[in-house]
Parts: sequence; structure tokens; C-alpha cells
Amino acid sequence: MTRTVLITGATAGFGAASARRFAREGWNVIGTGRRAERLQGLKDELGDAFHPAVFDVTDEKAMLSAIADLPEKFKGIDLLINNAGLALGTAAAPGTSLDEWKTMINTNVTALVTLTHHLLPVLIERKGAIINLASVAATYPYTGGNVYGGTKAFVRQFSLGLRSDLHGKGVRVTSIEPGMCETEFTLVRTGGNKEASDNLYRGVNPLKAEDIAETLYWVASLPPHMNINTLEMMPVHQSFAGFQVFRED
Ligand code: NDP
Ligand code: 8X3
Repeated sequence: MTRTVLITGATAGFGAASARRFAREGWNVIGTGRRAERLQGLKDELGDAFHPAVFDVTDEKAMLSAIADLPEKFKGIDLLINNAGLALGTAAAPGTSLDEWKTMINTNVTALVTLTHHLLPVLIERKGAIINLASVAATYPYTGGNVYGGTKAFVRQFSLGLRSDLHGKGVRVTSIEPGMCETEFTLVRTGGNKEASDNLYRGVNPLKAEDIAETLYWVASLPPHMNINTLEMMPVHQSFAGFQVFRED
């Protein structure tokens, strides 16, 4: 039986790669994002298996109308991939913008719980699954991670809480926690600074969007009695560093 996945943030990075991965396996794919032309490009590429749903995830009215407007064959959502998200800024807290902090919270947290809440009835009815994109930043703090890390810690803990709340309902919930992966993420984080983005990945063999798509597809295609609770991954070129110590002399 054909299954249906809704992937937020399908215009770039993990979301676009996942739209392709799931469509290739015969799933119906609803891809969301603000950039209509990118979604149209996926529609041209993937054909009738793909439904573009253009909306800003922070706009609940637009989100609800996109859900209401889903064509019949896309209404039975089996899998929600909460992927849309962003980091803004790399400065330590005193040098940050409060507006950017609020945008990260509105996008990574408020929009994610809003869409999840609206889709819970169909996901429960269909004994479906939810995969949330957290990050290694949920667990490991770093300078400049401040609110971004906080939002991802929320996503991780919310995922675990949902598992508990959905006990006995047959709905699976997973928190995926990648480290450095080359997408448009750093371009967005640095306000479009291509040089900064290129410098971050220079000489590194980072994760690729396709690696994450493969992981998401693997999680989704496990037998229904198996739930991956959390899954953390990094490129081999990234690992951990020690604590910092401030000395007064
Ligand atoms: P990209 O910047 O490449 O893609 C982000 C996607 O999110 C885009 O499709 C964008 O669509 C969408 N998005 C952002 N804001 C909104 C909004 N307000 N409304 C609708 N869509 C929105 O990033 P990645 O693919 O790398 O990141 C995907 C997720 O994975 C994010 O949650 C990120 O935090 C997380 N992550 C990324 C890592 C990395 O190193 N790349 C590592 C760990 C986690 P559009 O702009 O068209 O609206
Ligand atoms: C993105 C990974 O290490 O830049 O979530 O926070 S990191």
C-alpha cells in the first residue's frame, strides 16, 4: 500500500534529499517550504508522487489551509518529518539579536509543535510515525549555540515525551541528531556569507544531505514493532573537545 510522508523544509538540504529518497521508494511525498519555485522544481522532477505545499511554518493559518487543501491521495499522512528549521548567528549571547533568537524559537519549536499537534489525529488513526530533526547541539553546548542548541534540546526532549504520551497507540517517534552536514544551513546561519560557509566545510568531509535522507528512510522502513528513540551521528572528521577554563592571571 502506498504510504504518505509530509516533509517540512523540502526546498533544500535534508528535506529535498529526503523527498527524493521517499519518492524513489514509491511513497507519496508532501514537501513544504516558503520557496515555491524550488517545490515546483521537485514537482517537475518527481511527478504525481509529489505535492508542493507552500507556506511559512510560523504562519499557523497558512499551515492549516495547506493541510485542508491537500489533494485526496495525500490526506492520509503516515509519517511526519519535522525538518524545517534554522540557526541564526554564531555570536555568543551578549552579541546576539533578540529577533533572531525569537525566529529560531518560532521556527524550530513553536511551528514544530503546532504542526505536530494538528497532525496527531491522522497519525494516531494510521498508526504512523514522527521523525523530528534535532541536532548534536541538543546535547553538546558550544559557544554561539545558545538558543539554537536550546531549541534542539527541546526537540529531543519533546520527541521522547511524545513517545511516552503515545504509549499504546502504535505511533513511533524518533529524534535524529546530526552533527556537521553541508547544506544551506551555514549560509542561512551567517546571513548569506558564502565565504564563511565554505570556510567551515573546507578540508572537512562532512555529512551529506543524502546521508541524512538515507537514515530517515531507514528509520521509517523498520518493522512496526521497532522504535528508534534517538539517533546521533557525526562525520568522522568531527568529534568532541574539552571544557574551556577562564584564568584570571
Ligand atoms: P537548509 O538550510 O539546507 O534547509 C532548511 C529548510 O527549512 C529549507 O527547506 C527551508 O525552506 C526550511 N525552513 C526554514 N525556515 C522555514 C520557515 N519559516 N517556513 C518554512 N520552511 C522553513 O538546512 P538543513 O537541511 O541542513 O537543515 C534541516 C534541519 O536539520 C534543520 O532543522 C536543522 O536545524 C537541522 N540540522 C542541520 C544540521 C546541519 O549541519 N546541516 C545538523 C543537525 C541538524 P524555505 O527557506 O524555502 O522556507
Ligand atoms: C547543526 C549542527 O554543530 O552546527 O545542528 O550545531 S551544529
